[in-house]
Amino acid sequence: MNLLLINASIVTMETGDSGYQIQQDQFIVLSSGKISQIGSMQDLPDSVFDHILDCSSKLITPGLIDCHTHLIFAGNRAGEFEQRLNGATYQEIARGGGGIMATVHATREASEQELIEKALKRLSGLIRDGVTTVEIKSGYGLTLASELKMLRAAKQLELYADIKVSTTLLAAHAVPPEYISDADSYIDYICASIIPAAVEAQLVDYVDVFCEGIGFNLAQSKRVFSSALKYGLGIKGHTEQLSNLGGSILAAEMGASSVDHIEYLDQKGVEALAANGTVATLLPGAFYFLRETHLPPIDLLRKYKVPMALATDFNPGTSPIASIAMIMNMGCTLFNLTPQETLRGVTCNAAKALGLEKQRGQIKVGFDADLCLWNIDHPAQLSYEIGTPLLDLRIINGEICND
Ligand code: DI6
Ligand code: FE
Repeated sequence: MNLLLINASIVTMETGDSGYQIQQDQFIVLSSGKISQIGSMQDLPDSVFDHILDCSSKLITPGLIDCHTHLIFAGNRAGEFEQRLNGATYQEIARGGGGIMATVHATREASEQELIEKALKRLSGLIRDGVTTVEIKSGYGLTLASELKMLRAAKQLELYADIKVSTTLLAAHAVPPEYISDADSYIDYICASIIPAAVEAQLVDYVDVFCEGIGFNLAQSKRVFSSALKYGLGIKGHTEQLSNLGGSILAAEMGASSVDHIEYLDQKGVEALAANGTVATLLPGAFYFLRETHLPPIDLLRKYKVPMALATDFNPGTSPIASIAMIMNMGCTLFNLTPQETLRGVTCNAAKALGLEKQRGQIKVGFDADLCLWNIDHPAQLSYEIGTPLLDLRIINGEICND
């Protein structure tokens, strides 16, 4: 199967500092799931193609990548949202047994099929905005069986929707009730049982830890990361979201692909990201939903040339927002990112956050043929206009999706 795109305006998102790299009047050949040729329309090859698509008046970007979500869970936390509006804080609710733990109870009860069905609805929001790859974390099971159930459900979304899924084990999201006064024993269990079983079942690409006062401390985080690395898995962290514990420096020095949230990251932390090639993943949805006021150190990240990714963090407690378009807009309005930075954040830099920078996130020969065609004139529109369906169609592995 091959596909020829003609009259294409391509926003390549090739890495480098010089703009969007828009190329007009191009053709693109997609074959065997990859981008196999790109060139000027004057040099159009005269080979035979299974399918030809005229892209006049469209803009083509890489398929968008949402590199941080918690899409699999049961229940909802609208009641807590109301409690917070009546004065309770996120941390107080968590300490009272609500918060993440409320979702853990609901998720443990749910069947795998129920989890898939609920996630498909949320996923449809991301797909409508042009997402072709989504990262999904476990972390609402906190037992071996229920963490694996979440990861299996996440992987199976690929069978029900046109989407590529990257999975992350976040067993170290919260201390479960069974271990409430003994977090270290829960860490033992994660390292000795959950990580090996997830590896054995081939269900996991990355291991993540919530390193925070209401999560896990530095020593505990280090043990989980070490165990993940021993099994050849990549690591990433929920770090410096609500306070500065130094989790970002720890994760970066251990080789993390990304550290995520980082509202409270300081200069030393930024330097550690720069020194280790770690991506800074910004999550303005959680910032907005928690009415956080402490901004991530955007200017320092720019100064040290740390690649910034941007993601929905879709989850029931702090970011129930299934729209990467909305998140790109928030990246601009709340974090002062430019539309070019937000687009990099959901293409080339998001690919790097998932260790996929040599395959996805750019329009380049040899890369996966995952593309979006948009009914827009300029890429800045993707961060500017909320709610209007701008997407014309998605292409995954060289095939036009049935959205
Ligand atoms: N930080 C977050 O914002 C989410 N997890 C985390 O570690 C929130 C998860 C939840 O409240 O359910
Ligand atoms: Fe998260």
